[in-house]
Amino acid sequence: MSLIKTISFKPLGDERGSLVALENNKSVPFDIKRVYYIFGTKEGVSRGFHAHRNLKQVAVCVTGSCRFVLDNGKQKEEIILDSPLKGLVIGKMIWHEMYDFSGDCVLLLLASEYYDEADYIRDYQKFLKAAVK
Ligand code: T46
Repeated sequence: MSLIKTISFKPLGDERGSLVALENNKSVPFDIKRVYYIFGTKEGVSRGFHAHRNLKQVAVCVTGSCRFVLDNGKQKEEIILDSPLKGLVIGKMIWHEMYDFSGDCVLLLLASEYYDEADYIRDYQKFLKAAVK
C-alpha cells in the first residue's frame, strides 16, 4: 500500500482567478486545531527529519514547490508538491523529510493538534523502534 495519500482541492474560480476553501472534516479529514506555514527556506536547506506520535497533518504548497520523503519504517516514498490544488496527508508515525524548496515556496500545514514538542520523535533509531512495535 502506498504511503502517499493526496487530496485534490476543488478550485472555485471565475474570471478573476482562483480560490480554494478548506473545511474541517470535509476537504481535510480531521478537525484543524493549528495552521502554520513555512516560507523563505534557504537554497539547499532540508527540513523535517521527524515523525509525530499522534499528529495528523495535510501539507499544501500554496506557492512554489518542494519534495517530501515519507517513511513508515519499512518503506519510503517521495512526492513533489507543486500545486495549491494538491494536499499531502501525513499520518501519525510517518517519518518525513522535506527537500528542494523553491525560493518562492510557501508550504502550508493544517494540523490536527496544538503544538507539542513531546509529540515529536526526532531520532531516527527511536522512530524505527517505535514504528516496528
Ligand atoms: C512538521 C513539518 C512538516 C512552534 O513553536 N510551533 C509550531 O506550531 C511549529 C510547527 C513549530 N514551532 C517551533 C519549533 C522549532 O523551534 O518552530 C521551530 C521550527 O520547527 P521545526 O524545526 O520542527 O520545523 P520543521 O520545518 O523541521 O518541521 C515543521 C513542523 O515542526 C513539523 O511538525 O511536521 O514542519
